[in-house]
Amino acid sequence: MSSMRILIIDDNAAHSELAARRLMKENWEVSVTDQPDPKPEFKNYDFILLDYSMPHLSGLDVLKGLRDLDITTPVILLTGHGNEIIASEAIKQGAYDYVVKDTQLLYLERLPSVIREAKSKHELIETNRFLINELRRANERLQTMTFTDEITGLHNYRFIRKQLDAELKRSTRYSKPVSLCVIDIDYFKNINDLNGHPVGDAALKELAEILKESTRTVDIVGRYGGDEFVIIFPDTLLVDAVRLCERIRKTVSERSFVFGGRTVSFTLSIGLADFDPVRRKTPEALLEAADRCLYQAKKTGRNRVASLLRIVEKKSDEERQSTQP
Ligand code: GH3
Ligand code: MG
Repeated sequence: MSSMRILIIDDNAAHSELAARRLMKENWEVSVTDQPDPKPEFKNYDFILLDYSMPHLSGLDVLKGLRDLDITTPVILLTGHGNEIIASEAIKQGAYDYVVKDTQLLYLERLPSVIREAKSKHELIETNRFLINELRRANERLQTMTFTDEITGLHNYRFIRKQLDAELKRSTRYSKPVSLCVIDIDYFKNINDLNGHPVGDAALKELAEILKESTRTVDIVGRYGGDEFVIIFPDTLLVDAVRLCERIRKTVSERSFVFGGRTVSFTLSIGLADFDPVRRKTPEALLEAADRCLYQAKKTGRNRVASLLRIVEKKSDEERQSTQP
């Protein structure tokens, strides 16, 4: 604390001289001013000693002025007898402490210890503020990590499950549709085998971008794991989600990508299902239904979209045919 810099604001030169002399005995650097209007330079001090009994001055205005300038330098008030109520109000407004002046000038002897105490308090508050900010940042990082897929930056399995749960509850309550698709890259293993794992990773990232670009901000796009992605389409009828997925499938199938000098193209199989308040009202049931459709898409040749709609349509076609004479 030996290198502390203190500013005394007092319009009474005799007073401030006395206080300055006493504080300099502690080897502190002391400056004196009779101009109470806060200035940015006040930041450069470790402490401000503010005489509260200056005429034409509201100490509260000085505190407010400091706050407006974002100056967090701790302030100690010097007040005359009878001003304790104002002083305690000032403390509520951010002053650290106050010292009541007495005619025998005994307060001068107490000043250094009051300043030391306030300084410790200030340091503790600053440390706490720093730690709280660190903690907040660490929590944010953790939160992002827990819910984000590392390779693609999309939401991960954990987030998708949490969100799906919430979306289905919302749908149940408000009788709103929700559709969901499961997307799987066809023969992704071959991409890795022929071009190496980093090219496979680049393909996953590229697909993630396409999925984000092709969907609305309210749609929840995630990587479920491996080469499998999931999109939740809130407030969307299955027929509309199918149309969108078909567009995504077509876009990908028509593109070729260049990753690290290698040209790669791939296709997608997509399975879709929608929320049903009776048969598909849980995340498990909905995901399972979409997975079954994905399996159909793979089985019937890949590079295609299969939905409950299509399977049902197909089944009824088959049934129609088999019942035909
Ligand atoms: P299918 O058409 O039946 O989906 O064939 P597939 O080859 O895509 O399916 P399979 O499940 O056999 O292979 C998925 C591959 O995805 C296997 C694994 O090596 C690869 N894979 C999983 N996670 C990653 C990853 O993070 N990066 C890369 N590059 N490859 C991954
Ligand atoms: Mg695959």
